[in-house]
Amino acid sequence: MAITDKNTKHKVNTKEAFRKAFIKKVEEVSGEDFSESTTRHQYEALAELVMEEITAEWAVNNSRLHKMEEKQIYFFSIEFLIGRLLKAYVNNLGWDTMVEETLNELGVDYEALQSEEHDPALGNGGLGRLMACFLDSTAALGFPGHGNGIRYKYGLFEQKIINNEQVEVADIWLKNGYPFEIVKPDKAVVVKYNGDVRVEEVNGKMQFIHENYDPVLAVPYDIPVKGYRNNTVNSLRLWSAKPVEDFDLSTFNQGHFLKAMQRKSEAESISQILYPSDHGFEGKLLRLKQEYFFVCAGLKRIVRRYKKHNHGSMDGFPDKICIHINDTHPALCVPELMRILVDEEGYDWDVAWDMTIKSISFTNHTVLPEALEKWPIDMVQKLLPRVYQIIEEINRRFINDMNWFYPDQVDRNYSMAILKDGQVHMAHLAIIGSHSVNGVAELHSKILREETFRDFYAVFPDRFTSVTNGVTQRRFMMGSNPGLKTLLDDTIGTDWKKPGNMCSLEALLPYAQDAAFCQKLGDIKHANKERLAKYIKETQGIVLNPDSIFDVQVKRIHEYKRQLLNILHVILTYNQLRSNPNADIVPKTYILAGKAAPSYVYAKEVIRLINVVADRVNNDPLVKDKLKVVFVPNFNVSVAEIIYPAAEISEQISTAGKEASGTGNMKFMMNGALTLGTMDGANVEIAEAVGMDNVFTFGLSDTEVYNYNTHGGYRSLEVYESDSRLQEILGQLINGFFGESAGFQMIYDSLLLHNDTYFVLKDFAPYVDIQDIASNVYRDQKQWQKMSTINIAHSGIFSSDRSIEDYEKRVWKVK
Ligand code: GLG
Repeated sequence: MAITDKNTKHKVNTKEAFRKAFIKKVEEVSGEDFSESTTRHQYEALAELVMEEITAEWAVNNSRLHKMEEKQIYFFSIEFLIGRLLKAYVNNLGWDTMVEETLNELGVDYEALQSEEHDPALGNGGLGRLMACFLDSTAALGFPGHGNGIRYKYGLFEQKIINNEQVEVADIWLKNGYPFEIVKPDKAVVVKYNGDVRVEEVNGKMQFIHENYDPVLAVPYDIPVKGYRNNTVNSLRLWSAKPVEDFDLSTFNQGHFLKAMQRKSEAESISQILYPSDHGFEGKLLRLKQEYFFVCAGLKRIVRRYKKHNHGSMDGFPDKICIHINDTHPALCVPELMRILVDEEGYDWDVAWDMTIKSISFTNHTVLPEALEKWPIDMVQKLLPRVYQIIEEINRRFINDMNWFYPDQVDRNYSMAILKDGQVHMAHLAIIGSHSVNGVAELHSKILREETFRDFYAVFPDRFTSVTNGVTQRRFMMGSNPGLKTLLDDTIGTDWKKPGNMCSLEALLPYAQDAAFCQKLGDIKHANKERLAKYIKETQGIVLNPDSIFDVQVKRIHEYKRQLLNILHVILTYNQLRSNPNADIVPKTYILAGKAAPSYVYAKEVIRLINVVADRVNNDPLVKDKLKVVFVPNFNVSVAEIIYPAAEISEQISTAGKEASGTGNMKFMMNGALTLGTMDGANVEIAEAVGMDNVFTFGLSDTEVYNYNTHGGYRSLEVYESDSRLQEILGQLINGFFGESAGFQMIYDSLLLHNDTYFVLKDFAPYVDIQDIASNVYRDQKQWQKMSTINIAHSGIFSSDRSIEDYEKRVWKVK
């Protein structure tokens, strides 16, 4: 549907109309003649035009939503890493050609214009980005699905590299305003913290009255989620915390100015910062406040809207509403929904419990023990007194039931408790309170069933399922790799671009043998490599050789992801080149990027090592064009969009069993990079899809890792002693080889003194071998492009459209 420009009555869906509307809008926002306008003005104008178009459709969608005809999905997540939206909106509206051509004719640089948009970093990594991909796919498939989260004032920090080290700088993403949100103060709700619960008997029924609480106002900001060329517009609702009254007047009047100010800043602090840790559990009161904040506010609005259209009744709620909780951060949805149903709506406990379980589903994203949230009981009890009572009751009933059904398993029953060892176990709460629990790749789901949540699986086998992650091809391939998109269109037609239809890329398979096609594919890759090389030259001053292999590892920096293994191999290559500068090696460029949590000292040491090695290697005339190492600072969605299309090798080298799924692996694959990785997470499914001949796999299996971890038997020192290459490299880490001040004792110790928890040394030799194999295959460009084609052809199942369809069938059953 195209709307009309209110003043000119011209539709904005023809080039001419767009041109007029754009010029007019630029003049409105700048107050100057078009010829005087800046890129900023042009960006603001285009953003406004896009929003005008989308909001008209949004209104229609929202009124449909209000009628509650269809089942609605709500994703509750503490992170939504949405990336820049302008171009995605333009593409989803089907405006791309019109906008590109018109701007070109007007002499406006579309790319520069897009760069004016501050990339909102409201997430850390895969978990938050997955939500953004899911929103895109849900809308593309025409499902009513919405996000519910927090509008952080400060997103993830901006990463700078100074003296080879990560330095964190605050990211003020809102400083120039944000054109794609609409604030709805009339829909604000109150969230209550602290206080006491008074029990009163009214008409023979117990009433729980929460009083003396500290109220905080939750104000919603809605961002439209526009479906790909359809008329669905869903919503991402992000909540911002405000004091209930902007100024606590009574306190202020009594002269307690500081106290009044303090209340205000305490309230606002709740949505002030995104915790910059993607796996480490942050045991902070503020974090718990954040979790309850978006859970309470989100549920309140959903319930209000539901009741409004169901004559004030909550009956039937689970048939119309799916509350999907993304990891354990929103697990308080379970007791909060119970509180609403029991305390506010007067349902009996059992009925309410049944409704709650039916409404809620839970996805787990990691098996790392440090990420499984546990809150001190007294903290929860004090901050959320009524919610805590409900958790206690859920726990009491659960343990009673277990002891009744499994009287001889008292130990196991207790181990599954929500409340134990003085803590609230959020994963247990989430599993007990949901009808569906899933992992994010087959292997991960298996580990959940057999290890992490084994006891729960024994009790609730039907609850457990698996949905492999996916990514949106509309952003990460069609949008960021236009050359490839056009080649695919020209080769197999355009049907593959229809939402949910990406598997039809398999039609590409015969072209794997087609020399002309492979040549074109190679040319497109080369152009993308040049584009990345240009970006790196401009931002870092490093010159890359676009004829070398681009070997890329971009993701959060974590020990288990083993960027260390990568860089140790780089040092090996460097040592080899130093002793034989004329060695016949295929020139290679190693590109790494990613942020480390500010408090994760070890990960920051790895960043320093990468940069120190890069410095040394890139400035050594001996290695010439054969080896380059680049650490690209401040990895975020926008940078990612330039990197994936340029990659040839996708490094996915986590310790097997540790990476739940990974989603970068999928983004690389659909851009034709070949996976070099362990059999971990979704790498396993990538290997299955393309066949073992079309990936480079190496290293310990998850079972081997598990066995070492449970039965012992690994000694890193033995590996070290039997491999002279490792002796040299690890020696260089501490003997001043990289400069007097550049010692890496901590890394050295972790590998040798602390027995190398992540099996870096154990997997070193197989990793070196597979790297050599990959380089040799690269010498045969025909073979390489053939493998690349096969990877693209099989990447359809890694579209988030497929994930959403799986969730639909296995979990939500919307239809
Ligand atoms: C997690 C996992 C990733 C996973 C992502 C999305 O570590 O393996 O791909 O969620 O499910 N915290 C994460 O990034």
